[in-house]
Order: sequence, then structure tokens, then C-alpha cells
Amino acid sequence: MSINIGIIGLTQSGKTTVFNALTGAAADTITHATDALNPHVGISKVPDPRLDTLNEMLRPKKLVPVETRYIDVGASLKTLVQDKGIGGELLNQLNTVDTLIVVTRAFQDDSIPHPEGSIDVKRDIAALNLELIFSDLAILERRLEKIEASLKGAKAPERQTFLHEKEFLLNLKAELDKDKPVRELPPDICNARIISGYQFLTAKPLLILVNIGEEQLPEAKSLETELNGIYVGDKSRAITLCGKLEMELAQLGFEAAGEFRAEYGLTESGLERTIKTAYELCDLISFFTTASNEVRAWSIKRGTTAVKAAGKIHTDMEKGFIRAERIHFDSLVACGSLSEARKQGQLHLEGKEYVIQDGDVITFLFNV
Ligand SMILES: Nc1nc2c(ncn2[C@@H]2O[C@H](COP(=O)(O)OP(=O)(O)OP(=O)(O)O)[C@@H](O)[C@H]2O)c(=O)[nH]1
Ligand SMILES: [Mg+2]
Repeated sequence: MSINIGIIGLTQSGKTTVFNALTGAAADTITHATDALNPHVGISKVPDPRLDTLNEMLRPKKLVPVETRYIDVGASLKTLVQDKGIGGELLNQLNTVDTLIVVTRAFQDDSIPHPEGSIDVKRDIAALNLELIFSDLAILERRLEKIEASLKGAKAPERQTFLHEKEFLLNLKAELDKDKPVRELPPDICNARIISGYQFLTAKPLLILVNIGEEQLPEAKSLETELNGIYVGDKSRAITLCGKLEMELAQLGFEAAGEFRAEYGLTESGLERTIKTAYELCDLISFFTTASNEVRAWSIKRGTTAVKAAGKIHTDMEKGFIRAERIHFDSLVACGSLSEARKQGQLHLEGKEYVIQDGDVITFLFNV
């Protein structure tokens, strides 16, 4: 199971640098701009100290963190929308991501020209927002054309369905025309269930990643506060990140990187901060399984029931679900071992409708 993240942003904003920082890859940022024919795709593991604790306590044969898959498409969304071939293909890939990271340049460097000629974070965020809206309008208009064509030969009941959808899309279009992203619209205009069928880019959570230079680190916190005053929402957030520094640190070992980070007054890695924020924006939580000598982390939407969580692991587990044996990570740590937890009566039996909590350690019991 993995979380999918799309990295977008204006030209030369540091997308590939951030991609390298998050994946530990070493894609070229110096001599090559990313070309759409050759997007970067990389996988990294979601860091979770709880998993390390479980590893030490339970000494499993295998330790399996959640994976994150990143795609850095490299081309502007405008180009992708206009280009029906490879652009269409890349756009399809972006349409399937769980969240978008918009890399926005704040770093100063005269040797790297900004496409707009100056550094202006808010202007660039607005420009990117427009590109996303442009892409969604293209999807929407294509769908409207299809509906018009289908309406021609449609019989009465079918006709009604098409007319309903058309009305829904026209209302949505009116909002997009006012530069409003889908993610910010009230539920009466944009019913979440209907919307999910279209894969609009502006419906996705948006993590604005402001790429700052090392020398801007002292102002990072206040810049974040200022930007979140404007952009924070249920599904949007701004964070600052030193892309170039984080990319270099990602190439070092864990400990050496930690020491450098401490010198810069950074307590978390860029990857940790980014993933944490992405989890919040996507409303994801983690639970752990320990069966078959394997400790594994899983990510699910907050509010998922035990039976649905079991289904994420295997459809048979959902079909034959009997119950879940559960202990919270904190209680397990307090007990010191699973057998001690069992002795102390800390392992709880939960039914199908139990709502999984972040940090639950679970064994599903099921019939095959
Ligand atoms: N000084 C400085 N330079 C940076 C920083 N982040 C990125 N750069 C430089 O900016 C240039 C562009 O970075 P990339 O990561 O390739 O940017 P990109 O958005 O992927 O560029 P395209 O693929 O061409 O759109 C490279 O020369 C980077 O080294 C930073 O924080 N500080
Ligand atoms: Mg690039």
C-alpha cells in the first residue's frame, strides 16, 4: 500500500530538488530541467518512530513501513493540458495522486532566473492555483461536451441523469470561473461522493511547500505563519523547507544528517515534516499489525472501521472478519511486551464497527 504524491510548481522552483530531498534520489537539477518525457518517479518510506520501537520490542523477521510514491512531472500544467499525447498521460497520473505538493520558490539566487523575473511567493501560488483551475476546467468542458452529445439520443430517464450532471457541472464551472478551487467549495455545490468520480486537481489536498534558501531559515517560522494566515484550510497548508539543504542531507547517513540539522536548529527532517503535513491534509492515520513475524504500518482514512481496515490488508479478511484484537501503541510500550499486555488484560477484543485509532496495534481474526 502506498500514498501517492504529485510534485508540481513553476519552472525552476526546485521541484526536482525537493523530489530528491524526499526520496533520497539524485536526479539531475543542475544541467537538466525535468522534461515531460522523462518524469521522475520515486518511492520512499514513511518515517515513524513507533515502528522502530515495535521493531526493537518484537524483533520481527520483517519490518514494513508505509511507502510514499512521488511523481515530479516537470512540465507546467498548462503544457500538459494542451498536449494531448504525453501530457494527457502525465495528467492522468497526476489525477490519481492523493495530494499535491506545490513547490514555490522563495530562495534568492541571481544565477537562477525566475520565469517571472522576480521572487514573489504569493504571486506564484496564485499562478499555480490558476493552472490547476485551468486543468479542471478542461476536464469539465470535455465532460460537458460528452453530455451534450449523449443527450441527443437519450431516452427520458437517462436524459434526467445527464441533465442533473450538467446542472451540477455548470454550477461547479461558475465557481472555477471565479478562481475558486473545488476543495474550498461548500458541500451543497460539491458533493464529495460525486466529485470523487472526476478527479479534479483542485479537489485534492494542497501542500504549499515554500522552498527557502539556508539564509532564510531564521525567518522560516514567521513566513509560515504569514502564509498560513492566507492559505490554511481543511485541505491546504503551507510549510517552508530548505530544498537544497534537505537534498544534500538526504544523501548523508541518518546520524550525520541529524547532527547537521541540529546545527541549523532543525528538529525534524524535511521528509518528516512533509509527510506529517500530508497525513493531516489527507486525514490519514496509522495502525500497525504484528502477525506472521512481520511488523507492518498501514495508513487509512481517519474514521475507518475495523472491518474496512481488515479489507485494506486482504479482501478475505474483510469477508471473513470475526474480530480484532487491539492494543494501543502507548499501552503496549507501557507493558513492555505483547505477552505482558495479555497478562494485564490490555488486549481488547473489538467488533466490525470499532473505529481504528491512530497508533492501534491490531491482529485481525478471520475465517477463510
Ligand atoms: N540557491 C538555491 N538554489 C536552489 C534551491 N533549490 C533549488 N535550487 C536550484 O534551482 C535550480 C532548479 O532546481 P530544480 O530542482 O531543478 O527545479 P525544478 O523546479 O525541478 O526545475 P524544472 O524541472 O526545470 O522546472 C537548480 O540549479 C537548483 O540547484 C535553494 O534552496 N537554494
Ligand atoms: Mg525538475
